[in-house]
Amino acid sequence: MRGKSRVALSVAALACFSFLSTVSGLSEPLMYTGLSNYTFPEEFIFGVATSAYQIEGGWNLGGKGESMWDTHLHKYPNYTVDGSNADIAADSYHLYKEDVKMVQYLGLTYYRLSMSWPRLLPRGTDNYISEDGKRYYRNVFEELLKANITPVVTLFHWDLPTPLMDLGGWNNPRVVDYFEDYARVAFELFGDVVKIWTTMNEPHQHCYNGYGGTQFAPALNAHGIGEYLCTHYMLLAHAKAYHLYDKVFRPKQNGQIGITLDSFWAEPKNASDPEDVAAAENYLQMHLGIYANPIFNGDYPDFVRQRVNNMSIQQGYTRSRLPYFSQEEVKMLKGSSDFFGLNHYASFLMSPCPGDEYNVPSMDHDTGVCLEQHPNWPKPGAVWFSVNPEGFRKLLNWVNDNYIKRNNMSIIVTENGLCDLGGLKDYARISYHKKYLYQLLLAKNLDNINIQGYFAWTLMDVFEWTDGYTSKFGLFHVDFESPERTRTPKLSAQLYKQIVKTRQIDFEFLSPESSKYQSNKL
Ligand code: GBH
Repeated sequence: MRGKSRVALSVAALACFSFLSTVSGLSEPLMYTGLSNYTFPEEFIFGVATSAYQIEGGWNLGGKGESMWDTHLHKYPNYTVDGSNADIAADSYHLYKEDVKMVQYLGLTYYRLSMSWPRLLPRGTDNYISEDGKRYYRNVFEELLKANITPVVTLFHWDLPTPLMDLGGWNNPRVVDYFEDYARVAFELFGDVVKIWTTMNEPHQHCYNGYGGTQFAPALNAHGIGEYLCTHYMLLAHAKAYHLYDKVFRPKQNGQIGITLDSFWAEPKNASDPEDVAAAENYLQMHLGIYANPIFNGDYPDFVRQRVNNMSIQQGYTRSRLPYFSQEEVKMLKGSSDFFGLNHYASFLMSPCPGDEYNVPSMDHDTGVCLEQHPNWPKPGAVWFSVNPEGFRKLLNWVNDNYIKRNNMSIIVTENGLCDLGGLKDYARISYHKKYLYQLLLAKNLDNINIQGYFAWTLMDVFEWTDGYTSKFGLFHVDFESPERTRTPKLSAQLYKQIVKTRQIDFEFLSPESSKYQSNKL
């Protein structure tokens, strides 16, 4: 009897053990508790990111020209949910020295920021360079270097000079050349101190929301054609700026230049339904592959090319709504980035849908995929924003499989951060960065993905585009009511500082559930 029951017990124990080991993988590290068993190596880059229009203000100071966001928000003051604009924003035009101190406070040695094209070239074109714009960016870069912080500079984070917008913006092929001219001025003036450039920030968000839809300025709503033209010419502009740097400036300036692309993670709504799996893949191809494939592999993805061509024919067009690259352009695009800059925030569930709810024609209708929120993913802020850390690792793998491995490239995460509605005790942000960074560590160590760095979005609360000042992403709070735009570190600033210093994630640190640290009782 005894013997029998002992056997029974050990069988049960074994069953239980193997159940556990398949669930948590036992050979894999424990999830989200204690100290992460992987660390960030010394050479791993930690930084924070901002963008010019979202922080600078000084919209008309020093002879700055208008950007299309200035113009749009002055013309339609109720465009943003709180009726705000970025005329002053966080006033970094005056307060950039404080910004640099905050980056330093976090213990960081990298800061990603963007240059305002119309601050440097008020007319958009290079026949007139603003002295004030020159001085401002020179001051910012020098201040960073004095603090031992490497600037990572984006040329275009959505604030197109209004005179170029009036010509059709990225729907006008000529703007490709004007971007190249702007890039030349920037490299000439600042290439001695700026050694890491990115050309464009998130062309997808810019083209899809601003040209295809109305969620962003210039709100052209030219769906079905506008977002594809914008995509096409932004890609060509990027490639031209890349080769200009590569041929003319790199030999003497010795820097790197890449692009920043973005994507949600596309999770099939039902992982065992092949149609949902295909829908998720189609979504990624249409939103991320459409940029990444030309740049890393040579042309638009097959799915995108075929789908838009077929839909265009069905809809009675003589030509595809998606323009073609010439063979020379394909060659110019392929390999035109020294690294893959990736911005990532949130995940959606994907399933096929006939697209009746979409405009016809449109990129959404062409994709034929519907997006939903998972009921269990936390939503601490804006409607689009859900927390699903595992989606980050899956996206890193998707990018790795399609572009990185085969080209021997590396990924730099150029933005990642949490949206909430405000407050200094931002535990949701603390938990978000711990978990997303942990997923990054797993991608690096278990999936062997070459990830070089991580930039938290964002240094401080900023003008969040259509959300105005209602959505918060900052590690520092900014008091937008005070003329001083007072900056105060949130709890998440302590967390990030700790991770950067220890190069490890301590899930107990600043966790309200843990009593390991005195500071947790704040
Ligand atoms: C990035 O864009 C930007 O680079 C940065 O400037 C921005 O501040 C940051 O992320 C945070 O948003 O479903 O109609 O409400 C992310 C772009 C823009 C993606 C808004 C989701 C929601 C559109 N995000 N969009 S809607």
